[in-house]
Amino acid sequence: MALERTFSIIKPDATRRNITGKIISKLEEGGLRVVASKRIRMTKDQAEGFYAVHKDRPFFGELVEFMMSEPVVVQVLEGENAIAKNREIMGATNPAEAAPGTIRAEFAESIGENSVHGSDGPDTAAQEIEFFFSKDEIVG
Ligand code: DAT
Ligand code: MG
Repeated sequence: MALERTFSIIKPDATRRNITGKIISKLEEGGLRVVASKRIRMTKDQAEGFYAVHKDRPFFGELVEFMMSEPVVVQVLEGENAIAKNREIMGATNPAEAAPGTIRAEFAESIGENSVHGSDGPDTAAQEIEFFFSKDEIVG
């Protein structure tokens, strides 16, 4: 399979605990390469826009507030089968269900504050990368 790109966020619970390096190490050890990265404070518009697919879910307000609560690190990851590989390294949404050794099993605090985001398919990966990065910010 050709090289693929996916979009990743290191979430506020992780920047707050100063464990961005530990998370990036897991991604790199799993064969992914960071080809774009920036630390930002998400605006309300960005958080609501990014998670618009969840706007009717009961946790939406909490999710948006959480994503704005501390800085995040947005990243583009590249590698063979990067979308599925990133999801595998992240582990299940609920850390109680995440496989041992995954980022969420080791670091996530709860289902809501679960340390990382990763795109769930090729279409969302492309949309999410474009939402946060211009082409010249991605250096493969
Ligand atoms: P994922 O982040 O694994 O792709 P998702 O797309 O279903 O999971 O949900 C997006 C985020 O919304 C998730 O990372 C944390 C939050 N979330 C999901 N389900 C939740 C729940 N039942 N209670 C609180 N927050 C939840
Ligand atoms: Mg998702």
